[in-house]
Amino acid sequence: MNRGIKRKSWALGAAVSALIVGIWDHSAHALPQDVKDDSELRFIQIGAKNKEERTTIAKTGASVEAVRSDSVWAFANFKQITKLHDQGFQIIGNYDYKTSRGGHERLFDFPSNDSHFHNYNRMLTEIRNLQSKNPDLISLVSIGKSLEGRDLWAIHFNTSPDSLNQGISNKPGIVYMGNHHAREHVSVEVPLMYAKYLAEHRNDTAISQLLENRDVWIIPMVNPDGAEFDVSAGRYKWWRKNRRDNGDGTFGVDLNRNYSYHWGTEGAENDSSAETYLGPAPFSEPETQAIRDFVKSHINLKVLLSFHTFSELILYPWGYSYDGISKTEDLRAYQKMATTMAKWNHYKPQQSSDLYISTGDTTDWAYGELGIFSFTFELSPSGMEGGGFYPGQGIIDKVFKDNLQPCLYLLNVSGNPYQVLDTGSETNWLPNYVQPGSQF
Ligand code: 0X9
Ligand code: ZN
Repeated sequence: MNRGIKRKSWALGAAVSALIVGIWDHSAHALPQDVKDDSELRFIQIGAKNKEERTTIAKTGASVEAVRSDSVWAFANFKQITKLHDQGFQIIGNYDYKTSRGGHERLFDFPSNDSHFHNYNRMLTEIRNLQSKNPDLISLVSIGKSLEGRDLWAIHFNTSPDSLNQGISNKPGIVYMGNHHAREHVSVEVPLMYAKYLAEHRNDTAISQLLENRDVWIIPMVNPDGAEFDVSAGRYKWWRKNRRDNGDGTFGVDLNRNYSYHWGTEGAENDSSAETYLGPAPFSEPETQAIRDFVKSHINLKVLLSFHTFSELILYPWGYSYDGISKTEDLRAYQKMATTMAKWNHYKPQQSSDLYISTGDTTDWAYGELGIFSFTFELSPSGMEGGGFYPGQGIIDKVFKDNLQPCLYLLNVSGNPYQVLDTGSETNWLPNYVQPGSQF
């Protein structure tokens, strides 16, 4: 570890529109004249009422991005949409993301009206500033390099100079990470603001006690290549995966399908053009390898939180199966933690597979292989109405405030997660401003 610091306008339009209005002649399966490329993705709303239907949708290779009680929003290509249609699913609507927000030309950075978001360099400047202001509390550690060679930066908080130097601590540890998915930029901002918050409030009684007794790691950008690519053209590209050249004209592996636990068994796609492409092997990607090696080498880690967007959900294992966690004590602890955190951010706590089954995600691996209590937060907005992946910079402060208390709570309980099973334990350490239901 180093220390220190797709082309023409919608070609599918005619075919997909025909499907959407229900007049597609699927007996012929012929593509209209203007459809030259069936990998073009559409963002569509599909009727689906329960997790079984959502899993069937995910199995076609469509990537389900938002779940409502009667439908889901998903990315799907022509083949997948046809399959869905053949299986009797109703395609209710579609969203033309090419004419949506973010059309303000600013190459290699966020559109000007979203300039509060951090691209890789601005993120790096921010965390370097933080470190230089707090050299006795923070060190910056590169836990590896992305495929395109960008350092994957971790912000390490520890009050012991030795631990800070060595990057290893005996204190109970927690790791927060963001941006496994490129376009989920709010998932970078929240851990970044949280790091700033911890540094700026290091002398507050509760925060200083927590920092004194814990080992804290924050990795705000797990997928910098994807995040940079997403903002490279002066408009958002709606990119999800990393930037692996798959060698067949397609790019990207879904990092949240590339972890090894039950890798590739269900809810991940073998088709390299798919949004949820699992990669050629578990941990085939440098980004997931770096997370694996980091987590495995820090045996003090008790809790992991991976930020994603969007939908306002608190998810816990399993994602690979509808089966619940079999260790009753763990399940009860997970449920207690999830429902407690939901009191603050008002997100919906649920088992990951209640959303849909998928394999190879971070949290199934960290819990399944290493026993670390691991959560996925699907941050705001709650749906497409709120802007989906691109809600605008105006949302950032609120999302951070909604999630500060859950983050601090997890920091506290990482001392011994099983303690949450003791009655009243969720509030007995908290200062007034972080009591459940209270405002920041
Ligand atoms: O599908 C994902 O990777 C996550 N949702 S997102 O919209 N951010 O892509 C959810 C992962 C939850 N895990 C499982 N359902 N296994
Ligand atoms: Zn995601």
